[in-house]
Amino acid sequence: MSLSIEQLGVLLQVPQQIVILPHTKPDGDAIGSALGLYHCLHSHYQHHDIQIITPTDYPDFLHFLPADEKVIIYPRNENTAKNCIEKATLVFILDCNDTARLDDLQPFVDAIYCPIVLIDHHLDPQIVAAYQVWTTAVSSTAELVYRFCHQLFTQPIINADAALCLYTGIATDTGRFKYNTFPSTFEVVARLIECGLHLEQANNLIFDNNTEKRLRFLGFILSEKMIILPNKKVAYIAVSQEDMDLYQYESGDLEGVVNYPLSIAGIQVVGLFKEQSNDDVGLSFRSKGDFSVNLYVREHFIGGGHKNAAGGRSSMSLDDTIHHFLDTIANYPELQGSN
Ligand SMILES: [Mn+2]
Repeated sequence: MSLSIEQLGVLLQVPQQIVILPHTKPDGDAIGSALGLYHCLHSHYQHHDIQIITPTDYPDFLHFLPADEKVIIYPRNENTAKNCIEKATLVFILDCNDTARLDDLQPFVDAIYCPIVLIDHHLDPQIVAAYQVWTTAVSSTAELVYRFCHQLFTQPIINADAALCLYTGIATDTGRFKYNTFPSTFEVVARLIECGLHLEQANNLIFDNNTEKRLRFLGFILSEKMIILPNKKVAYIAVSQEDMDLYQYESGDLEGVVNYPLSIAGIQVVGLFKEQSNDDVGLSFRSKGDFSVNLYVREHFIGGGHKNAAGGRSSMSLDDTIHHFLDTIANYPELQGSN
């Protein structure tokens, strides 16, 4: 089944049971897009039942987003979430290119028959959608949600709440407009400001939200755990469960930490390795310039993402994962030699 934007518009004229699903461990773009779409749909139509369901919880700093309390977090509300997906007549999958990235929700979503709308900017989408808004030449899914609403509604009314959610997606996925930033990105932000976005207040909410504990943990990581390889082009950080226990680690405490070594002049690739409670090691990679961490992670670990930002996991121990990383990264001539 495939739908045109006009047919989708017609579908939305009658009451629907709408479910919005962002990827697991939602980041600022995933949850910002989901809530942004919620506010856009909600302000246009009063007749839909709209539920946002996340496969897992998300970092504390994102809970300021307007209507956050409406989000159904699957592990806390398994039955409600499952029922909503089963009853859905229209499903939006956001910032997610594969139902495998919906974690425990995957079997329910794979079993639905209703139309799926996919809005995403990750490489190689594997989801069969009735309607899709997809390109990698964009800052974020939030930017695509803005474009989608602009297309869908002849009179786009993005309220201040929607604007704040969508801005959160754009600002976090571009590292505050450092990468993945296109002329259209600034155009959309300009429109969001016209729609009532208070830029300074939004930036404070999104970025100035550290706790003392988290900042001291960051200090510890940077002084004790950051390793720079002799060629001064690659850096990595390995965080063990013991390190996290020492600083009473909470979900989100390592958010963005991978970017700090990248701020050292000459460093082109950074890997962050985090021991997980399930014996896996979580991976987060960033690069500057031509080196594709997406291809690197796909080839040597389980995961992927974008050229300059990718994530994944390893089922080896933390030590073995680091050895594997050092062995494989040594095979890239462009990362050898000194600057
Ligand atoms: Mn994204």
